[in-house]
Amino acid sequence: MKIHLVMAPAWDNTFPSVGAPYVVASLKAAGHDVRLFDGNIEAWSRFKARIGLAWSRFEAWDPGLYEQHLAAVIDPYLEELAAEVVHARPDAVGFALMGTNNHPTRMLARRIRQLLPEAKTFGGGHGMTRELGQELVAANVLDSAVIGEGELTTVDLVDSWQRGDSTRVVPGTIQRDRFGEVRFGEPRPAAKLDELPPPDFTGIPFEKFEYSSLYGMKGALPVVASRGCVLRCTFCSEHAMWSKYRFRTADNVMHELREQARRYGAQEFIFMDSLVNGHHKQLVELTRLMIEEPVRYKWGGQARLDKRLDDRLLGDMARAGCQFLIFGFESGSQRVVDAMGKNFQVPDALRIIRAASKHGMRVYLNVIVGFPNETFADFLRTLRALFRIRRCVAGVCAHRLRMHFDSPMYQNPEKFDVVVDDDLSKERWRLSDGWSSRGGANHARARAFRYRLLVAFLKWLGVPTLYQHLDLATVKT
Ligand code: B12
Ligand code: SF4
Repeated sequence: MKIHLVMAPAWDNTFPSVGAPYVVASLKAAGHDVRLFDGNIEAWSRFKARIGLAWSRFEAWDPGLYEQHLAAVIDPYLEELAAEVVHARPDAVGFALMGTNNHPTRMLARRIRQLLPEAKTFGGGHGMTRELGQELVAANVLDSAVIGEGELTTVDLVDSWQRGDSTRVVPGTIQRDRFGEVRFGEPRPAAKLDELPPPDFTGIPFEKFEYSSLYGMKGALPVVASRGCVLRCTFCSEHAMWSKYRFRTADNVMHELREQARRYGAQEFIFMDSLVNGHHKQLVELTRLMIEEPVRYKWGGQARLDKRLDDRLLGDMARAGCQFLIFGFESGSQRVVDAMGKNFQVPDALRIIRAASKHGMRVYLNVIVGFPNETFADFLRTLRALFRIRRCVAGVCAHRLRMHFDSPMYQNPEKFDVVVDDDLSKERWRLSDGWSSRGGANHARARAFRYRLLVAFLKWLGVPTLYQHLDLATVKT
């Protein structure tokens, strides 16, 4: 079948995303003729001067603000994108839903359906929730919604269309059955990661991405060595996307790096994994293989502060080309770290951070203030810890604790002694300030105050604060 995959704005503009290219690769391996349109980066490259920082503000792409500020710029582009897709007359069109692009995608999908009603339409991606899928299939905007991991489900879906079996509800999808009723397919077992073909980035205009200085790698490609996380931190929603942790063999990852170097000339890689050290032995083996490789790839990713990251392993990782690590440090207070479920001891964390920096890797830290059990004394402990490691830290992603729909804390507020007064069920990608501690002392303004203190303190220390512009950006075009 001739299949077009389309990503509407807005999603990240700093480097290509890897989800849709994974689906492209599996569809091609199954013999389909596939093309990927990255309308996200195309729109960014055309309109960056007009939209600027608001690009990365997810609220800006919700229907209300979108219609007010962005529609005049983006709607004509969506029309153009729809015409381009329709011109090629694909048999099926797939839409990548990323949360922040849900509203523009919905408009684009409606328009393509109008212009090419005979084409099958489907959508997937981490923005595709069961509720949204049900709504879009019921409204006949999509024929099918792919829930969760996309590769095997999409291949199965397209094959069933090709066979003319359009009424079977494919596992992992939401579709209409033979009576026109919207149905949820059986859940699909997770894919064996080593069996998936490497993501296919053909046609992605790499030169249009911004490649932020955080990674310091112009032209880097994303790579995924595992899916899911081994921890269940109480504020985090990572497990909702990938309920079970799975990892690839180090050999299989290495094969991908070589393959992407051959295909695209890539020498730099950003690991998209929740953690590069989710499986300790995999990291040790991958590090060894990278050291043995004649080509020295540069790479980096997120890691947990696992005490097995000792001086020797960190030294080996640096020799293997690791340029940066982003650690979920979050707090310098042990009781807050424990309540978060981070599973590390603060002294171990400080040692790992110092050692990684000593070996020449850039160390970035996530820090969260305003956790429900954080007292002012705990907050000061975080500042004290940051002071002690200030020379080892290249930047801090500073956050105040905001709720995420799929986090254990949002789902069980009473367990954490908090009251949540914001309904996120329809906006699962949104981070909400709409919560307070049961006694009322920890509220949005109190957290904003600590957050401002943290940012001022980091400035005084001379440690860059990353992504702070997102808090300051205004939505204007
Ligand atoms: C890396 C990352 C980022 C990077 C993106 C970099 C990049 N260029 O890709 C950055 C830091 C920019 C980022 C930002 C944000 N992120 Co983020 N991010 C991730 C992370 C850790 C990895 C994404 C990834 O590559 N996964 C690996 C690939 C293989 O998975 P995937 O993309 O989901 O693709 C699979 C399926 O979704 C599906 N699929 C994907 N595309 C398509 C297309 C079709 C047609 C089909 C059928 C299927 C399909 O098949 C793929 C293969 O199985 C995920 C969590 C995670 N571990 O997945 C969060 C995650 C995607 N982010 C999330 C959020 C909320 C955000 C923010 C909105 C945070 C915020 N509130 O400010 C911002 C958005 C800012 C913006 N608009 O730019 C949420 C999304 C939740 C939701 N329901 O939408 C996630 C799931 C984390 C979480 N659980 O909270 N993020
Ligand atoms: S915060 Fe990090 S370590 Fe904790 S569950 Fe989420 S991704 Fe995993």
